[in-house]
Amino acid sequence: MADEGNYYVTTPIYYVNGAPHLGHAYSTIAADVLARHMRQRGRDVFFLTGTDEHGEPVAAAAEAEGITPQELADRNAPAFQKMVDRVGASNDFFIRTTDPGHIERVQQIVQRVHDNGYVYEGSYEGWYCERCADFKTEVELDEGETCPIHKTELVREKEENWFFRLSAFQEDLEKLYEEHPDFVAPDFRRNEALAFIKQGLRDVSLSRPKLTWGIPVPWDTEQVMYVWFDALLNYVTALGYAREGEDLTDAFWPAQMHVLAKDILKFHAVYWPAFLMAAGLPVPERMYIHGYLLLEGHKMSKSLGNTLDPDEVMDRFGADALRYYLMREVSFGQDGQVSPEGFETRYETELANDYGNLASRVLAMVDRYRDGVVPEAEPAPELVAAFDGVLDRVGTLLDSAEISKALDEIWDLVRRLNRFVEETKPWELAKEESSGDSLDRSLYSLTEGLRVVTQLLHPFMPTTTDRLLDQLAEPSRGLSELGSRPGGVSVRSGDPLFPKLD
Ligand code: ME8
Repeated sequence: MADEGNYYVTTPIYYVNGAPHLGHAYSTIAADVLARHMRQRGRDVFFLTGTDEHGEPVAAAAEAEGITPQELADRNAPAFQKMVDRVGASNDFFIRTTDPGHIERVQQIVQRVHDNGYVYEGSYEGWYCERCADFKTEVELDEGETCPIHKTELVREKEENWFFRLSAFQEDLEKLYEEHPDFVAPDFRRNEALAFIKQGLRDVSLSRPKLTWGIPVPWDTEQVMYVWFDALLNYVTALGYAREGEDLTDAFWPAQMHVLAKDILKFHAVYWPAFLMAAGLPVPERMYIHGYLLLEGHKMSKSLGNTLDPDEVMDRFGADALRYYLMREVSFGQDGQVSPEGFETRYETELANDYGNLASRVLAMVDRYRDGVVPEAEPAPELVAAFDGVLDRVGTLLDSAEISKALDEIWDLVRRLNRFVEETKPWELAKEESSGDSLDRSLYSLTEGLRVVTQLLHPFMPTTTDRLLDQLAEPSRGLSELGSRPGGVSVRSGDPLFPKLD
C-alpha cells in the first residue's frame, strides 16, 4: 500500500445547467468510498466535490429559461448539494465556481501563467461543440463534423482571443506519462490520452470573447476565461478557502486522486497537467477514468418503474443499497448497464441473503447458544487462510481506485463466511455437550469474520455497517485483522439489515 500521508480526492464539478442524475451520483459515491477508506487507514483526507457554474452550457440553459445564469446556478446548485448529501458523501467542502474565493484565485493563477509567458493573443478557427465547450481537433471529429460525445453537428467558429501555449508542453507531458505510468488509469485510458498527446499538441483558447458569463481575464476584462480552465482550477482554489482562516494548499496539493468519466479525459489528462506546469504548480498524482452507466434497453419493472431513479431507489432502500449496487454491478473503469432488475437481483441475492442473512444468523446463534457473549477461542485456520492479507489487497486496490475489484475481494470473504456456517453447522454442534469447544471456535470465527468484513464494507455502506458494528460492540470504524479482538464481548441481534423486497 502507498505511504500513509495526506489524501486528497476529487470528483468532477458538475454543470448546473441540468438536474443531478445517476451518473453524477456514481462519481460522487466512488470518490466517497476512497475518501472513507483512506480515513479508515488513518490518513488525513480532504474530499472535494461541487458545481461548475460558468460557461456556455450554463449561459445557454439560462437564456432558454429567460433567467440569468446566476439565477440558474443559485437554483440548481442546491440540488447537487442535496444529491451529494443524500448519497452519503462525506465531502469536506462543496465548491461553487461562482464563489468569490474561487474567482479571485483563478485570476491569480491565470495571471501567473500569463506572466510565465504561456499566453498570447491569436486567432483560431475550428469545429466547436457548445455542449462540451470544446474545440474538437480533426482526429476527434465524428463523421460529417459531428461531436463524438453528443452526436450533434458542430459549429465552425473563428475567434480572436487569448491562447494558452499547450504546444510548449509536448515534451513535458510525454515525460510525465513515461515517468509516472500511474498518472492515468485504467491503462487503456492512459494510452488514449498519450496517443492524443503524441499526435502533436495545438494551442488552446484560454478565453472566450463573445461570452460574458465567466471569470474576467485579469489583464483584459473584456473577455472571460474559457470555462474549462476556470473549472479545472477548482481542484486547487478550493484548498485556499474551504476552511476559514486556513490555507490547505500546502497540506493537500497535489491531489492523490481525481475521479472522473471518460467524457472529460482530454481536459484532465492533457490540458490540466500542462496548465499546472505553466503556473509552476505540481501535477496531481493520479486520476481514474471510469466508464458510463448505461440505462437504455431495460424493460419495465413493476417495483421500480422504468428508470433507475436514484431518489426513488434511496427512498425505498436507502443510500447504502444504491452505493453497493453501483460499485458492484459495473466493473469500475468500464461502461456498464444498470437497471431496476439488476438492482433487485443484487439486493436480494447479495445484500439481503449473502450479507444480511449472514449477520442475522451469526448474531442469532451467539445469542441462542452463548447468551449473546462471543466465546473465547482461536480463529479457525481455514478462515485465517482466507482472510490472510486481505487488508493489504483491498488497500492496494483502492490506492489505484480499483473500487469494484476491492469490493469483489471483500464479497468473496462474505461468501466464504457463509460456506463456513454450512461447513461447521453450529446448530448441530450445539446439540452435543462434547462439541462445546468446536462451537466456541465456530462462533468466535464467524463473529470475527463478520466484524472484519463489516469494517471493510464501511466505506461502501456507511450507515448499515455503522449499525452492524454497533450490534457487534465494535467501536472502531477502522480496519483490523481476523482474530485481533478477543472473545468475551456482548453482541446484540437486531432487525434485518436489508429487509426482503415485498
Ligand atoms: O463535464 N455515467 O460536468 P458534467 C457515469 N463540468 N458517470 C457520468 C455519467 C454516466 N452516464 N454522466 C455523467 C462536466 N457522469 C464539467 C466537469 S471538472 C473540472 C468539470 C459523471 O455535469 C462523470 O463523472 O457534464 C462525468 O465525467 C461527469 O459526470 C460530467 O459531469
